[in-house]
Amino acid sequence: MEISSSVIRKLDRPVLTKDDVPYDASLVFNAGVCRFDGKYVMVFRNDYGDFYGCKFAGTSLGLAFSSDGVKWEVSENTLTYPDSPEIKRVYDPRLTVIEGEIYICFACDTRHGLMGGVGKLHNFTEIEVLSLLPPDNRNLALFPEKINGNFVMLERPMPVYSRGKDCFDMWVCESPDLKYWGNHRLVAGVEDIPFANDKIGPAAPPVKTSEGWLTLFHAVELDTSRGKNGWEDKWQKIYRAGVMLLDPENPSQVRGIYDKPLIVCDRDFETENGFRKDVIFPGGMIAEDGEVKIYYGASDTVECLAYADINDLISLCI
Ligand code: BMA
Repeated sequence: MEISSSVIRKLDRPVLTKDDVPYDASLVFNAGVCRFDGKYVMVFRNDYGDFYGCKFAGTSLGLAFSSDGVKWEVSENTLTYPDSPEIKRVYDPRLTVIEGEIYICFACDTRHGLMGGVGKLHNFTEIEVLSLLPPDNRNLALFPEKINGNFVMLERPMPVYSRGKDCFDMWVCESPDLKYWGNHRLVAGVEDIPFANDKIGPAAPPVKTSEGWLTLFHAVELDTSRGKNGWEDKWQKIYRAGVMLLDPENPSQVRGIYDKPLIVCDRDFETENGFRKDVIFPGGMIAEDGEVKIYYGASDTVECLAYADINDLISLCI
């Protein structure tokens, strides 16, 4: 069986499941996490409803707090965002604290395409939407500080016609005000990742290190020989997490990419009863004392936690 890199130390159980949630919850996964005011804050995706028939009633963004990053208390409230007939659902949050404010990037299905949203979180209750990138684009992750005077964000546009099939890459863009985005540049293409043949995308917001921006990504392999791998009739993709290091001043420049998967599904609790098996989807990475906590959704079903030393991750990249 394929295993994660030896630098990865996984917690021996999920860090959050539907059983921890005090309201209707079916799949609890793909969370964003940050540190704020001495606490850990998590916003997680909750697909709820009749899940055995795979007919989910909806998706909400749940909120949880922790004093140690391991034991989480879920709030009664879910996050709200402006009501609009255009927006069908908001999911896959990533949190970044910039200058004392919590910002949230999210994927947004609209009636006219998939959009990536950037918002500000107010009172752990309400998302003020600051910008929505035009369709199709998602998997946004904000850097925790301005670079050369601008906010910087990783993104994953989804060009449909130009490459003949799914072939989605990782880009970076910048903004003076989190509203107007420009200077879009390619960071890495699918072809740069030996364990991807379908798409790659930004994962958790990057972490600053002495060697540059430590950056997780998800890498997707499509294997059409696979059949049923989870609850659906057919699930033929494998999502793995990879790691790269970006230049501190110009994050479109890659300093190095680890050429093997960093995290793969290799524990029973990640795959058993999984909705879509073999999916690792990191959305949060918190650096403390030379170590990172990596929060990742597993099999689109539960939220998990792994630890790694920052120096080990840097060494894998360069
Ligand atoms: C992607 C997103 C993620 C999900 C993944 C695997 O396209 O929808 O939310 O985890 O697929 O199903």
